[in-house]
Amino acid sequence: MADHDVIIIGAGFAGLYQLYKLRELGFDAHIFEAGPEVGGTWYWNRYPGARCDIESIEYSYSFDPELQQSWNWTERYAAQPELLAYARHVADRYHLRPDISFETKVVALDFDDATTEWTVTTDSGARTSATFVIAATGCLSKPLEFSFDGQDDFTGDIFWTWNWPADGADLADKRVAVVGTGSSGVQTITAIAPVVGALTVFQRTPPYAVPAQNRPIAEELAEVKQHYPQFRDISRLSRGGAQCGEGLTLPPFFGDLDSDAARAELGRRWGDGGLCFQQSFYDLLLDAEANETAAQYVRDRIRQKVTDPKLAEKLTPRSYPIAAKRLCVDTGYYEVYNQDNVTLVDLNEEPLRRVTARGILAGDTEYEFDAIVLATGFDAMTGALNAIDIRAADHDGVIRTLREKWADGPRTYLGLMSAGFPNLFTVTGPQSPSVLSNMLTSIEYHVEWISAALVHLREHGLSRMEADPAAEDNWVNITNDTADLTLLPQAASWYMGANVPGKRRVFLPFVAGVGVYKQIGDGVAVADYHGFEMS
Ligand code: NA7
Repeated sequence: MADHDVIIIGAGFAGLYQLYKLRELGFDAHIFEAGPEVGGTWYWNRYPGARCDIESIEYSYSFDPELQQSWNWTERYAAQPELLAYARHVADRYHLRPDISFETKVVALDFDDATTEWTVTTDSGARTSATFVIAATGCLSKPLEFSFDGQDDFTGDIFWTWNWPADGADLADKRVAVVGTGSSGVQTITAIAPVVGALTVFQRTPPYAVPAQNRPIAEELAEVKQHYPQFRDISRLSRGGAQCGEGLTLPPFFGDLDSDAARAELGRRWGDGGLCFQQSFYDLLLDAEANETAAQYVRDRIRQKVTDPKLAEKLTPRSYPIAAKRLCVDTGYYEVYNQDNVTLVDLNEEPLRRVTARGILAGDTEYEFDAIVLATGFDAMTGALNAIDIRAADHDGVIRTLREKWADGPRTYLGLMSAGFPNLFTVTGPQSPSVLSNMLTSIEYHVEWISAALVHLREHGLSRMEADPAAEDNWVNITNDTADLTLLPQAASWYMGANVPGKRRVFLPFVAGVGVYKQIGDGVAVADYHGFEMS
């Protein structure tokens, strides 16, 4: 008899809801969480300016009408403290903490086919058994671990955005470097520019940043609360798990618009703000001309915002399609470069050679700093899973690791299970919509799908579930082929694993959208979990 029915790894938004749901259904479930607190991403990423790029009305749980009525978001895009407060509120409201072991990192999972049990080993060496394991390990939770040459020589402070000091960092009047200009870098730069003495940004690839048009949302929220259930139903069927203000109405096709109408649409989306800019045209990520038109629109805006034309040009992205790397949602990013105390170092002109005792040597110049901020990103989607030594015997009794199986890219069925690793589920794993969607919509769908599958097993007196290898092969082909229809693989993005040296470049999420995915997932479940073996 296993110690628990289910071990859940991670107490972020996915793990918390999974625990709640399974307890409601009468399962004995327990969470192992590496951090000292709930919240996952929103616990660790507490750098200045950290903010969600999905609207808070959408980036919230829908499972409990009372929760969604009682919680009041203050801003259109919630900042990290508010998101963490929400996660804590949820943990307390549903008394989840007694079933969470904090500061407990799962390092190994071993499946025993004879007992149909996973042995879960944590960093203290303790072992716990469970019939099922659900990895709610997050998609952007394993930071890129590397050191620049000489990093240990630096005599100032080094801060990682993903693990900012809990009591903050005093950067007032300091000389500060920021390396990296993805979302984390853009948000940090915007937040610290007004307080630091001097800021130097080291940029390898310029991002496309669109304005958040962030604002208080009391009235908007009150209006949505009057019909929140219907609002959520629409989000669940939408492409991105969020509505971009238009419900299920499809954006216009680029080819149906003349150039004035196309520009007007881009202007409208720019004015509305946020990631929905990429919904300007339905085919923005399918049609190169549509994409280039949108990219050019943003480039023009950058030129308008940055007064020095040479600097504006350095900040202008040209080498990849817009939105093929995740758009940054900014609150005054480009304007920062008009400040006298802000310098941009283009690493294509001045390669970053090493960190020195006093600062950073780029090209032939040694830049001196009191602090260096590293905003260099994550080993996305597969990193956290591959960090765990996950082992199971294959049909011939040979032990295989998930890491080996995924060496050429993840192989899953529906992004939920990987053949050869029974009773192991992933929430928002690779080859599901996940990071291409509102994570909360996708998390809730997966949690509910997995929970329903466990109930189905229990009701049928079964205890083992595994993806069928043929169904998995099909799904891998579908995810790769649909991604190849888009412009997404053309950027060296973390969606592709291209930011991790040595990582196989494979497009990681499922591109066809949340609504399509839900229809497939629902259909599979209704058809007696077609493509899964249950015994
Ligand atoms: P990202 O988006 O992966 O950004 C990382 C940034 O760091 C990006 O500009 C990288 O340049 C840069 N980088 C990475 N390694 C290096 C080295 N070795 N030298 C110089 N510059 C480097 O991570 P974020 O944390 O900002 O955002 C992740 C997601 O979180 C984001 O998309 C939202 O979904 C929230 P590159 O572009 O690779 O040339």
